[in-house]
Amino acid sequence: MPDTIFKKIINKEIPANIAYEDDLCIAFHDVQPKAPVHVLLIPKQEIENVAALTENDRDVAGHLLVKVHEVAELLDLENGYRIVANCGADGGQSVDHLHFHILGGRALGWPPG
Ligand code: D5M
Repeated sequence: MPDTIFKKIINKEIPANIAYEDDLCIAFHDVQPKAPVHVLLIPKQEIENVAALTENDRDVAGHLLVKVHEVAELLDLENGYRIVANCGADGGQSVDHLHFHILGGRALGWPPG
């Protein structure tokens, strides 16, 4: 299977505006922002989406969740933010590599579309 666009970002084959990176994950600004601040936090490990997570992924999944707030702090989202993980076709997932959208910088509406 060809590499996803996110795998190419992880491998630095294509550029991205990186907000945070460590051994297990990377966060970069979304090219189609849906809010004043819109960053994608992804594992470096290839995992398709939330539905593909298994017990073996506990460490990386936990790491990602813990890093959400650290990234939000780096982005000055002190008034709050939303995390979204689109999963599968009905969830609106367009890139088949697990990612958390971190959205903020304005008051967000609810429910989403
Ligand atoms: O979200 C996939 C998101 O990925 C969508 O908001 C656009 C974003 N995207 C696609 N290509 C890039 C690159 N090259 N850099 C940054 N952001 C990108 P989904 O939940 O799968 O619909």
